[in-house]
Amino acid sequence: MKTAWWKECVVYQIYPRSFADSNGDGIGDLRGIIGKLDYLKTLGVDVIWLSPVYKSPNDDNGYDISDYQDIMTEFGTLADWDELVVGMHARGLRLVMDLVVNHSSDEHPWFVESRKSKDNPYRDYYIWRPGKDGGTPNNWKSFFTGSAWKHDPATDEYFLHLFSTKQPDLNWENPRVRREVFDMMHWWLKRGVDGFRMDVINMLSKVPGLPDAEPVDGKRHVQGSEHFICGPRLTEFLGEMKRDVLSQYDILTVGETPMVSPDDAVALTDEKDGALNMVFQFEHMDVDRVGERLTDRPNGLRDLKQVMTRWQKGLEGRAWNSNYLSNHDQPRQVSRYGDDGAYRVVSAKLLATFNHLLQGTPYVYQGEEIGMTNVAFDTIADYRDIAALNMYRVQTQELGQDPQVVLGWLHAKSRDNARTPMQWSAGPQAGFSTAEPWIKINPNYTTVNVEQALADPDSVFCYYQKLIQLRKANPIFVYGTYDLILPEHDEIYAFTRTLDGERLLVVLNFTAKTPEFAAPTDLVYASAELVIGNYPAEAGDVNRFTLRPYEARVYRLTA
Ligand code: ISL
Ligand code: CA
Repeated sequence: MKTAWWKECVVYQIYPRSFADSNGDGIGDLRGIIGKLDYLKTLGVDVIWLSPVYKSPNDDNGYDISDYQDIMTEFGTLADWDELVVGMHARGLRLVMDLVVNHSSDEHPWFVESRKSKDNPYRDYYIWRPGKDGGTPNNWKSFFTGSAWKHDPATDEYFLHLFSTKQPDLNWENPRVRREVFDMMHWWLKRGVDGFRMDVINMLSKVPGLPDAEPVDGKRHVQGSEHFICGPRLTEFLGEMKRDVLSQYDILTVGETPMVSPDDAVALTDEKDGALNMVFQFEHMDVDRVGERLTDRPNGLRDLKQVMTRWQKGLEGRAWNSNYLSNHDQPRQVSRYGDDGAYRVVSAKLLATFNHLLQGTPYVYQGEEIGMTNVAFDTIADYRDIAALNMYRVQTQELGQDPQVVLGWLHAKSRDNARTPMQWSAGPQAGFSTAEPWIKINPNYTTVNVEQALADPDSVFCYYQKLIQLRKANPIFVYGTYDLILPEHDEIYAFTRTLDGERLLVVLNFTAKTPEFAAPTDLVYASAELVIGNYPAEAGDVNRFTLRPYEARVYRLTA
């Protein structure tokens, strides 16, 4: 297997709006991040991925960009950004920027021109179509509810927006669009960027003719997705991006790719000729999802094992996994897969063990390292996410759903769960700001915060530190081959990692129960050294033991 720095690193994702506010306006900013670089260095991560910091009217918190070569007013200036890069590089940290080029903001000058007239030079930068039978050009739906088309009175045509109405899709069929994007990427790379996380990058190519879609049951797919997920020219467009831009720099590239299979991922990231280093897959995020709700997961753990094992084995030796349990679009992992009550600390450590022991590059989302939890606002007025607000409006006003029921769904699944301010201390505004923040702070900041975590050797934070150090010191953490054991077990997720005759055994109890682990007969071993665990070590038979609630153990086996 080829070695690479981007396989060995740990990536930390910052959602800048919610990370640290330096100037007391209630909004996180670049200087706030600069002030926390030593904290990130203490944690031990190597790469920082910033969610978008470009100029934006913030319809979707920066995922709607109106100037790709400037900084969002609330976040600071290009000079601040330059200082951030210098500060990071001085500490040996690398910077990955979000690249959002499936769509721009409708306030981007390209779109402002494009909508003016049918013969405007920028018309073809976006996807315009006349209506059909007095309605939209086709039946595709937006990810944020409603049609994916919006009528524009100026020219009496519709433009395509897979996301909000303020996020028109760029037309990648147009070579001028590709040229603009590639030039912009060079500009950032020359300024010091070390990589890109590419937003919904597998949606760039739409099937010619934009045909009507099969109606869907609302489970996994958005209506129309078969006509824009990994579309006919995707590998060609990304191949061009690789030739023109990516291959000229030593960078990390990760594509965000909803609705892909391991085979799709290999097509994009094959070690031999793929365009990208890795992709974010979503199958494990869908294990517990039905429409707007999270289910109780009757077979949750077995399904999770099946999905993760398919990805681990499907990419083995051919491509590289990017492993995550959280990001700015997902509920908090400890609330979702762990227990955010009595077992918060121990289950947060269990999930960390899982994410860092899989083969692939681990991604940590801000606050995860102190075990931050979901939040339950009791009124829709406290929610900020456009996806949540649109969904609430449609469900309560158009479909007659009980508002309390919909609020319950948001408590479990809203993207705002991950977007409440970072909890730095038990002080005013959780140490995030001196003003009232743009979104409410999770009330548990008085006990769940960085100050507490740094002072407590048994904290979730200190456990992350240890995991990250182990990964740096032991190539088997990075390159070891993954093999699932006990596939049918309903409570324990166990697997091995093997490299050059060395073997690790990872045993994870995903429940509050106390199941017994019994080593499969082909894996019985003479002795085992505990490398890391989330409870004090216990003496006893290493081939058979009872696990405590949410216990995680990693052993180095000796035959
Ligand atoms: O958030 C989701 C589910 O909760 C997804 O449907 C999400 O919209 C999808 O994964 C794409 O996400 C990315 O692009 C969006 C942006 O809103 C997300 O924040 C971003 O991660 C549009 O740019
Ligand atoms: Ca600020």
